[in-house]
Amino acid sequence: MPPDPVPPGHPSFDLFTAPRDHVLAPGAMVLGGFARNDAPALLAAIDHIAAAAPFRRMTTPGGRTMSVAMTNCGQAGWISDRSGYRYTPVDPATGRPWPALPVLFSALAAQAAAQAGFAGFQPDACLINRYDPGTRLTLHQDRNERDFDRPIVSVSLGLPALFLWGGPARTDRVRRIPLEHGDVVVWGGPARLTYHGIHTLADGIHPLTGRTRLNLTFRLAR
Ligand code: MD3
Ligand code: FE
Repeated sequence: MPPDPVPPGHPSFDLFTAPRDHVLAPGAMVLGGFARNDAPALLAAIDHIAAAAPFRRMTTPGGRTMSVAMTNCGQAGWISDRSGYRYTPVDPATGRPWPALPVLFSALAAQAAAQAGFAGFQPDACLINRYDPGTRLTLHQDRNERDFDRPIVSVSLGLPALFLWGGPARTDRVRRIPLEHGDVVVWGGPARLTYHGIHTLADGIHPLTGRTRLNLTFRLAR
């Protein structure tokens, strides 16, 4: 008999990998290892998406090239270019709509949001970030979405990273929170507009992704 299928978002843990769920601050919750069992399927889906909408390093409005490579799936995709940051229905690199959000993605995001207290979250956008060793994401707020009452759900895959987590102002002191393969974090309520970033990625090799960290962020953009 085949083993029972594991539902999306089913947390995996045993004596040696106890769950690490904790509240970081009001509205911000780490679901340690929540996506671990789904990681191989998530990575296969990312490969499929990237075949249709390739990873690219975007240009900031100030003319710099971001070190993190990005692509999207869903009804809307986040882009940056000389004219600003925004969501678009079409990938400017291909002229085609962004690939559809896989059911596994939306189910995982909804289940994680519900577990963190945000029932009924149905994302329409998923930004996929790819970090190679030496790349980083500088401190920023996510404020291109229409409704800040909706949470953002993030899924970390591959190499571990230090998440930089500040406050409501750019100058607030920054905490460093390690994020590992399979960790899911839900950011909503009073945490939704906190400044955050990813520290320069240390080199390493992950058994499933090699020298790479991937991050999915699920959003309701429109
Ligand atoms: C806290 N991504 O794509 S995910 C981003 O790991 C982004 O690639 C990082 O920041 C990454 O915009 C961090 C965690 C995250 C995402 C969105 C947030 C934390 C957040 C929005 C508000 C507050
Ligand atoms: Fe962000």
